[in-house]
Parts: sequence; C-alpha cells; structure tokens
Amino acid sequence: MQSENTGNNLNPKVIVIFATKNEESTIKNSVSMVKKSYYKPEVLVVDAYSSDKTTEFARTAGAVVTRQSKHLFPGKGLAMKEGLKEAIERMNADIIVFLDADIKNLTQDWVNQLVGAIINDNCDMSRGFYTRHARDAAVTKLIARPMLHIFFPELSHFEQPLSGEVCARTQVWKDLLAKELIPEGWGIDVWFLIEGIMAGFNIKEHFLGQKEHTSFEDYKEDVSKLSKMAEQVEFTIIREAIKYGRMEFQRNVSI
Ligand SMILES: Nc1nc2c(ncn2[C@@H]2O[C@H](COP(=O)(O)OP(=O)(O)OP(=O)(O)O)[C@@H](O)[C@H]2O)c(=O)[nH]1
Ligand SMILES: [Mg+2]
Repeated sequence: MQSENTGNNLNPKVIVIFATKNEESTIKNSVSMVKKSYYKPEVLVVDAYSSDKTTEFARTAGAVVTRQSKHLFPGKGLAMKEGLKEAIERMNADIIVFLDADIKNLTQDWVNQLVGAIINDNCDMSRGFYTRHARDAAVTKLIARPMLHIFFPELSHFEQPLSGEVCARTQVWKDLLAKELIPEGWGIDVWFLIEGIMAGFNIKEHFLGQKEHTSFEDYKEDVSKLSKMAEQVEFTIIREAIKYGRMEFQRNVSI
C-alpha cells in the first residue's frame, strides 16, 4: 500500500528527531552533521532528563530541545511518540527521520540516503542497516530476529529490526500513531516495523556502512546490561504475535 502523499515532493520539510539520554559525547556532532544534509532538516531532540550536558550541547548545535513528559526509563518509545507529535503538529513536517544520538560516525549522508529512499524509491518507510562489531547487537541477534523468524517469517529478511534509523512521510507516522498500545520503552522499534508491515506499508532497508555507537561500550563486557531491552523486545513481539493470531501455528511445530 502506498501512503497518501501529503508532503511537498520537491521541497519537503524534513525533521530529524533524536531521542536522547546522556549523550553529551556525541550529540553536538550528531546535530551538526544532520544539519549539513542536502534536505536542510530541522532537528528535534527529545531528552530523558539527561544529567549531563546533552541538552545544552544540542541547543548550541542548533536543535530544538524538548523533554519527554514522564521520568520513565526505558522511555525511548514515549520520547519517539512525543517527538512525532511535536514534529507533525508544531513543526509541520513532511518527512520525519529518527536517528540514534550515540553514533560516533554519523554523517549527513545517513539523512540523505534515508530521505532519498522515500522520495526516489517511493517506499513508505526506509530503515538503516549497517555492519557493526561482531559482539554488538545481542538483542537483535538472539531475541528480535529469531522471534520474528518464528512469529512473523515474512519479516525474516530485515537485517536490523531494531534499527533506530528510520524515516517515513508524516502520513505513515500518523497512521502508526493512531494504533493502540504503542510501547513506551525498547519495544518501539520492532513495533513500528511489525505494525508498518501489517498495515501494508512498503518498507525497505538501506545500507548505511559501519555503525559505531557508544552504547555498545556500556555492555560489551557484560551483556546482561541488555536484559531490560531483551525483555521489552520479547514482550512486544509476543504481544504482536497474539494480536495477529500467530501463536496457534506453533502448536504442532517440532524442533
Ligand atoms: N528520550 C529517551 N531517549 C532514550 C532513552 N533510552 C535511550 N534513549 C536514546 O535512544 C537512542 C538509542 O539508545 P541506545 O542506548 O544507543 O540503544 P541501541 O543502540 O538502540 O541499542 P544497543 O544496540 O543494544 O546498544 C540513543 O540516542 C539514546 O540516548 C529514554 O529512556 N528516553
Ligand atoms: Mg546505541
């Protein structure tokens, strides 16, 4: 299904949203890089009460900064939902891009590619995929992809179902926002993917090169730090599987 195109295709208003929590080491570069994009985006940061200089550095680099409404952690889903509302209702976005704020090697090309895919390839949602360190992305490798393979095999080809780099036109985001039970935490990324596919949107992945991000440094010695993320991603996929009647198929499967 092709979404209704409400935007201006020649000169779309692009908003890039970063959800942030304590990203002072990368936010300045992230905002500055994004602003160099061919599409001249405005940048919105939705911060989770960072205790470091994230918001100060984001403003200095030229971003509009808001705070998520609740002191909630993990609250990435809440921040993304509130960011979408701000971008749609107050910033008149035509195309909205999400990027993680902890990427050390982010360039304007990431925005160019993700937005270009929407405009030139005519897909409804473009999502980044990348190469990364062999021990990175444990939740993707051991939870998200295997569970999608079981419950949503039509999504097995997605390399990065938890990608934080996602772009779509405003109408697509509005359709997704109108759905119920939007996850407020780490389930949000896979939820957007499943709900987007189930709504019939044409979703494509685009290769963005190598991803080096600081969050990996926090857990590379101790992967148990990812247990809350794993739990929430798992819960989200199970709830989606129940919603779309995917449990029953497993009853007689032998492994
Ligand atoms: N507003 C907000 N942002 C958050 C929250 N948790 C994480 N973020 C941001 O969401 C983005 C992704 O978080 P990361 O910790 O890098 O997680 P990830 O890279 O998706 O996951 P890993 O690959 O497992 O490290 C970063 O920009 C974080 O600052 C939160 O509770 N609220
Ligand atoms: Mg990260």
